[in-house]
Amino acid sequence: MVYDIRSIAAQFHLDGQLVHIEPLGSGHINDTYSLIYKIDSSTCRYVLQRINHHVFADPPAMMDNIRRVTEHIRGKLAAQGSELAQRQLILIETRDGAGFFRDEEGNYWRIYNRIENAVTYDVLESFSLAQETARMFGWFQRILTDLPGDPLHETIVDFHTTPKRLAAFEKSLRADAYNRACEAKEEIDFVHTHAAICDVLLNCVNSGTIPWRVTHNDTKINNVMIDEKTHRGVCIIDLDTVMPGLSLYDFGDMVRTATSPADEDERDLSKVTMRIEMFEALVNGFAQETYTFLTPTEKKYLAFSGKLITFEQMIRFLTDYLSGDVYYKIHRPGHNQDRCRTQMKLMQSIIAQEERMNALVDSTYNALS
Ligand code: GN1
Ligand code: MG
Repeated sequence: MVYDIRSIAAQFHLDGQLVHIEPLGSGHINDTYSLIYKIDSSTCRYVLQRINHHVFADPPAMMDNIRRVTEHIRGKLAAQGSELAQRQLILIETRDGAGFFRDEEGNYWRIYNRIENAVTYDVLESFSLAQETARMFGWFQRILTDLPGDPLHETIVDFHTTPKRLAAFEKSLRADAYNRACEAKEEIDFVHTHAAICDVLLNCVNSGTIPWRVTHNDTKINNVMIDEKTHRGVCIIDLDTVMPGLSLYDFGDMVRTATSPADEDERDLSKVTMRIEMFEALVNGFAQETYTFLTPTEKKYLAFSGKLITFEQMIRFLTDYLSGDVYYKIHRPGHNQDRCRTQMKLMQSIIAQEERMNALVDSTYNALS
């Protein structure tokens, strides 16, 4: 689909002349563009996104969440006198004062400021970066513990309800509409073998030992912006799935995306492994910000959450593979199966090291409390 980006951008309250447009980023869901404006001799950069309204059924509700969260974060940082207040996401208003623009075809568009002098990483090489990334997601949870008002909208219902992900998988397997189940026997057996873990965290929620919190829900490491020079965290991006969730979902998704040195779609599975030193760095960073408010049960399941979220992501990729690649953008045949296999390999590696991971969590949190 070709969009007239220039006329879409013109709907927003931005000064200057739009001098450059190019596609940006590696997300699987939305379409993202970089915009550069010139005002006299200076340039300003922005990020334009088309929201995937097949994935996000209610974009206005999502944008309402994002507005509340970004304003709260900026307000708190400003009150603390933090220089980071100037380096957070801001929703650019349309000329009518709305937070998004809806075009004639029903597409929803939004523009954010671009965070300057900061970068993201898909794969982490240093322990200090891993620690800082996890600290930032812990900080994000902490700064939102006192978000005023009603609970946020659930932008994707049952997003991390793993038993429902499992049920969707079973349904796609029964249908096997693309006759692909025969190609994925090992992965399907693996899911069936481990299916029992899906309920564990929700059982804790039901028994009252794990609370709902405001969480990010997509804590891929590349959703943290890190200052180019100081290597300190600057801000958290991709707020589409910020909604009520479990702290453990966020920690688990970091374990999934930060501990392996391989890309999510790596074909050489020998490269996929859970690096315990990276896990230790994540626990250290996350604990710094969260030791004051996590419940004992949340702490107890930190290592487990890495396994669970990796499993959930495996199930999601496998479901999409069996369903004919309708959800995640693919760039080659079998792409979702490749992604599914990396998750399976990572989960096997986590299982092999789970005791050690639990011991690291215990000693880190015990030292802080
Ligand atoms: C999707 O598009 P992106 O990269 O922000 C997905 C996440 C998955 C991730 C897997 C709304 O995120 O839940 O973990 O792909 N987002 C949505 O790479 O489904
Ligand atoms: Mg995302």
